Amino acid sequence: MYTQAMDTMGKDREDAPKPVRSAEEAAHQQEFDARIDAGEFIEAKDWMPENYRRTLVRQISQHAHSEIVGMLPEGNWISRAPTLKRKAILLAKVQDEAGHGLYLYAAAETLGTSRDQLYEALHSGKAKYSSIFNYPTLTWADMGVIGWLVDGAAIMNQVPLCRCSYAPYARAMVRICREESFHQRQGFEALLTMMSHGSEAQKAMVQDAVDRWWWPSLMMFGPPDADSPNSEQSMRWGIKRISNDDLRQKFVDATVEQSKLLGVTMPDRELRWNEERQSYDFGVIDWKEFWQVVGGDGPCNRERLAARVKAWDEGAWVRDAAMAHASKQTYQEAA
Ligand code: FAQ
Repeated sequence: MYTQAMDTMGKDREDAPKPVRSAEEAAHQQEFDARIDAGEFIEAKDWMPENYRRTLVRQISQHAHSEIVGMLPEGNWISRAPTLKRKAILLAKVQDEAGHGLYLYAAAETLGTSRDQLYEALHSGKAKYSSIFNYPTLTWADMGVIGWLVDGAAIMNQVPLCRCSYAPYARAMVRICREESFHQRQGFEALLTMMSHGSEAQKAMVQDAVDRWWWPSLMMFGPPDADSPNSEQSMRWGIKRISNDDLRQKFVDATVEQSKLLGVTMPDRELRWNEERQSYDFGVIDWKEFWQVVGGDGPCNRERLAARVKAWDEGAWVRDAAMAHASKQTYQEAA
C-alpha cells in the first residue's frame, strides 16, 4: 500500500496526478522561492514544497545511513590497533560517526519522517548509503587511508552543506565538519608515521591501501554532473552549493599535493598538472563499478547490511527495556 510517509523517502512519483494549487499555496510557493533566491535559511516549521521536503529526507537519511554503516569498516580494526594511542583515537572516531548519524537522523525527523521509517528503509535495502563503505578494510593502513581520503572527501563535500538552505541540516553539518577535520588529520598523521618511520613492508602496505581506496574515494562525490538527475534542482534550491564534478576536482587537487608529502603515488597514469586549468587532469572513473556498488552488488554490500540488521535485532531487548522504564516513570509521575 502506498503511503505519504513512504513517498517522503523516494523520488517524486511522476505518475501521480498533479495536485491543483490553491491561491494560498501559490502564495506560499512564491514566498519560498523568494527566500531561497535571497539566500535565506528555511526552518522546520516554515512552509516548503513537498519536493523540497522529499529531496531533503532522501539526502539527509542517506547521509545518516552512511555514517552508521561507515562505522563498520573501521570497527573491524578497533581490537587490532597497533598501540593503545591508536586504539583510543580509532574508538573516538567511530563513536563520532555514531554521533553524526544521530544528528542527521534528528535533522531528517524535523521533516516529518520517523526514525523507525528511516531504519526500516535501510534494513530492507531500499535506502542508499555511500558506496565507499562497501569496500573491505584489509590492513591497518586502511585505517589511515580512510581518515585521509574518505574523511577528506567527506569534508570536501560537507563544508558547502554547512550553507545548505535547510537550517537544521546546515547546523548539524557545522558540528560534523569540525569533527571530520580531526578524523582526516589523524588518518594523515598515522600514514605519515608509517611512511617516515616505518619498515619497507609498512610503506608498501600504505601504498597498497592508497591503490585500493583512491578510485572509490573519487566515486563518493556521485556521478558526473551530466548524469546526476538530482543536481540541477538541488542546486536551484540551495541544498547543494557545489556540483559533484567541481567538488571531485577540488579533492583531487588537494590530495595529490598531500600525497607528495606522504611519499605515495596515486594509481592513475593519466594524473598530471594542467598548467592552463591550474588543476590536475585525471583518468576516467569506472562508473560501471560505481553503479554496481550503488545497486547492492559491491564487495561488502551484503555483509554490511546483514551486520546492521543483526545489530538492530539484537538490540530489541534494550529498546524494549528503555520503553518499559520510560513508561513506568511516566506512570509514577502521573500517580
Ligand atoms: N554512494 O543525482 P545524484 C562520510 C546516488 S559520509 C551511493 O548526484 P545527489 C563520513 C544518489 O543518492 C558520506 N549512492 O544525487 C564518514 C542518487 O540516488 P537516488 C556520505 C550515491 O543526492 C567518513 C543517484 O546516485 N555523504 O563519508 C553516491 O544530488 C569515514 C544519483 O546521484 C553524504 O551523504 C554514492 N557515493 O548527490 C563516515 C553527503 N553518489 O537518491 C565513516 C550528503 C550518488 O536519486 C568513515 N550527500 N549516489 O536514488 C550529498 O552530498 C549528495 O547526496 C551526493 C549525491 C553528492 C552524495
